[in-house]
Amino acid sequence: MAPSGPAVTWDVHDGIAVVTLDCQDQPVNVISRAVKDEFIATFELLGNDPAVKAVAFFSGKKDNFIAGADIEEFVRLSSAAEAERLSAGGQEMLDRVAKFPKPVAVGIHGACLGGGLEFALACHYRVATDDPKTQLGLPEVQLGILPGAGGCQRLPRLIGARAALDIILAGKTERSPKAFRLGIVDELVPPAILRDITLAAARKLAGGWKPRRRRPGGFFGWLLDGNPLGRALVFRMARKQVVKQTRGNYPAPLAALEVVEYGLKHGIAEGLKREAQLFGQLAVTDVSRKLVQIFFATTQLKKDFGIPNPPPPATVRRLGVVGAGFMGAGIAGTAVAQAGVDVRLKDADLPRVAKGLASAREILDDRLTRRRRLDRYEHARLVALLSGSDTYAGFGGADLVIEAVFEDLAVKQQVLKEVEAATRDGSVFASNTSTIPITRIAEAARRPGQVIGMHFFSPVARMPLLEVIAGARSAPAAVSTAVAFGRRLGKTVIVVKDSPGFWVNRILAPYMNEAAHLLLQGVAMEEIDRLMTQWGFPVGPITLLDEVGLDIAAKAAGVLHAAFGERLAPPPALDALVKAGRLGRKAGNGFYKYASGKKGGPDPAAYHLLGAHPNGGVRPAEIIQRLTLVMLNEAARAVGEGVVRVPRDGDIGAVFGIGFPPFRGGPLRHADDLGAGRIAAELERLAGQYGTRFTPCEVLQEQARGNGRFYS
Ligand code: T1G
Repeated sequence: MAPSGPAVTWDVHDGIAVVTLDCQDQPVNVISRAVKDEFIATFELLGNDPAVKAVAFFSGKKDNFIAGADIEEFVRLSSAAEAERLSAGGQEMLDRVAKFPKPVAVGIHGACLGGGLEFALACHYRVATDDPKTQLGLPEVQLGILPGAGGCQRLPRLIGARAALDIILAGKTERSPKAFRLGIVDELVPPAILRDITLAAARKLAGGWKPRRRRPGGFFGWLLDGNPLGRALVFRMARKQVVKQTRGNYPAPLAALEVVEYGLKHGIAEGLKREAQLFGQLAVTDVSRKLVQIFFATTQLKKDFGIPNPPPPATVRRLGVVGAGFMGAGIAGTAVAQAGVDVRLKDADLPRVAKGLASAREILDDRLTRRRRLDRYEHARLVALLSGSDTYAGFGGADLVIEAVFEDLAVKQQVLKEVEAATRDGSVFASNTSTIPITRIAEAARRPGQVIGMHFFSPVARMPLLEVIAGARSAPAAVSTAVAFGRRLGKTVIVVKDSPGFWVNRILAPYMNEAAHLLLQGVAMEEIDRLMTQWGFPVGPITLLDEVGLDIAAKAAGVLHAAFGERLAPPPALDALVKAGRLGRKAGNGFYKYASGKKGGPDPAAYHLLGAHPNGGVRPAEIIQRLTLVMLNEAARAVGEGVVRVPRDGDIGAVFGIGFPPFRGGPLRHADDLGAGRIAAELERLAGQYGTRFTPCEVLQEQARGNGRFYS
């Protein structure tokens, strides 16, 4: 038996060294410095052992291969030079693997990410399971860094520059069948035979077999990837797209692009040097720190039920959804697609139910065709789980019912009563309301402990956030059940207080109102949108109003105005647009023009109805300041009221719920960066000029007095 470290162990059978990585006491395998040293020592020994003819490498974890370099380790780096050394050290280790005199085959099952994939790329043959858990990718740019252990060199050489850039620049993760099609993986097998096939490959390689790899992409691929002219075009196009998408806010993708190009031009050795250098620079940027904080916050939220001593959640096998509109259908389709639960969709009449089922099914179809996440059989199985009715038949077995009916208290209470009559005592009733207090809805309940809020965002299948709202009488088990089910749907879940607008709409309202104030003051709508997308939002506030629907936005704004008074009053002029039927994209007109589903330019008719005249009257810096500071102020106030339990939840809610720029970390992190003193002073100035809606809240004032912060 060979000597073994705590993470890497090995054993030799018939000339094949079977190496296993299992980071003890850790849920996933990560490559830390210590693991790296063990790798080096192991390969050194195996290299010198004449009994070893080849290596077969596996993970000892049940469902994880390697999650990459240890993120905890690189966030502690304090200088670019230190980070560069870390990257160079990783490269050197993988270089030894790549040049190892005996063949190395890897058997991959579970996530194979970042440094984990870079390791696999350095090996000589890759077998992966066809299990959905097996995902391969280089997510580094999502952490504000780049693949720094040779990934920017080896991946383009293996699969061509275009396909490699596609993965590296977006920080994409692909399931194994796609990775196989791309040529990242040599063989795709069911989990039961992963070990045998990998061992067989190692044996064949030891016998001199050379796997033949066809460059994917055929003639066209060669034209673009295989010659300098085509490649120059690929890089030019990619650069243009990156600049357009990042707007200069995220340095990592451009740096990664440069490294890939440099490596292909100057050879792998020079490429690796450049890769380590730029990795070093990126690792210590504020952008990377912020993105890593978001990663860890999201990971923590996977385990946090939002209440002390959460009771075990009920397992939801059957879901009832009441209301087959866009939201209800979205919830139904997402629940089937993500959680594979049996869904019963109910609405007042069958044509509506049929329409809802068709639109829920579209979510499944999309995963079959466009995203290839499902195969035909799985698709057919899931489609069969969707059913509907104009009665509550089938609700008796529902563990959870989510209502997504018209946003009206009386209607929701009526539905609640009907659902209670049709379901078992243990079943949980969740209201997908964006504005109505759960405690009010629960007043009509026979089992108020079972009533809870689940506020989804539209479109449900794509939006990553879910707000779970505990009403005054919601039982802890109902909270756990809603949170756990939200997670099964793939959502990041925050538990928020039952307060008007909850968290996301609460902080969004003053921002949207301010955008309208600016419009009325003569700022052009495209100017507002351009400035805010430049600042880092995915869309500007005026476009967002059109997307959400002006009627819906007006309704939410009205509720918040009623609850919080003048401070959250929307400009009355907006009503003119709603009255004129200009409800946004869905109506084919709003602030902007829409023609056959496509957004066009600003609509002069909207300005006319508002009585607004674009005149360039407000400076860009002032526009940005007004829009961001009202939001920060409201966020701080809501934190003071306990709407979110901890700042982390507020920041994650803002980033995932409204696309608050991730590289700024969220409104509360951003407030900490600006400093409460500075924010309060600016708000005072704005209040003097534009009114009390800008008056700094107590939380900020107190922080300003005592140098306080949201995060210590
Ligand atoms: N480093 C440190 N900790 C990690 C980690 C990592 N790479 N990946 C996961 N963890 C921790 C996580 O914080 C949590 O900890 C636990 O593992 C379980 O995670 C040189 C520099 C692998 C798909 O970006 O995407 O390689 O809270 O709850 O839902 O180029 O974690 O239990 O203490 O998320 O099953 C690139 C990040 C690194 C992958 C598993 N890699 N991880 O998901 O479990 S940079 C990544 C994930 C790099 C090289 C560069 C997911 C997962 P705790 P979890 P999960």
